[in-house]
Amino acid sequence: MNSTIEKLLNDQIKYEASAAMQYLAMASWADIEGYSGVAEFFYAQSEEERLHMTKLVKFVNERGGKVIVPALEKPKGDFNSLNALFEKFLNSEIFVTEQINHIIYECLQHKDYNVHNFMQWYVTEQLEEEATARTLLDKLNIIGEDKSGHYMFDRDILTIVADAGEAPV
Ligand code: OFO
Repeated sequence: MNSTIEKLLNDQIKYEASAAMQYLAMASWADIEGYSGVAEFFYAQSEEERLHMTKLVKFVNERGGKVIVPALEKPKGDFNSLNALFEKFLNSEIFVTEQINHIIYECLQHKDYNVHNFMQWYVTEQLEEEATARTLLDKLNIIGEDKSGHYMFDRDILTIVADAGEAPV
């Protein structure tokens, strides 16, 4: 495996792992604040990111590369509001998309069409996850400070995601 691509895939393993831990911290915050629907959403999202990480680990090993299981920074655990929570979610997904696009670019530079092909799954996944994050943040912006709106958002979050035809949680 080309060493630049191997390094980028290892970086991506760290980003997916960091997202898994960040979403776990977000789920825990929501649990403590009494938003059980939002907590369930982020617990599921955290599991998804862990799967994304493991999929990369297995792929690098299968291709004869060397995986370096990374140390992670402590995730953000406190949020001022549901809006702040979902802004963090959207920004995290945008960051991951940018990194995936960078890998795709480097694959083309190095003519590594095998990794390029493998990464298409992540491109599709990111499209769905970014759309989910945007949909939910849009809803929260409409709701504003209305507490009963937040109550309904928390009650309906899994339905909102399903209705939008986006990533299953
Ligand atoms: Fe949504 O981060 Fe994984 O791919």
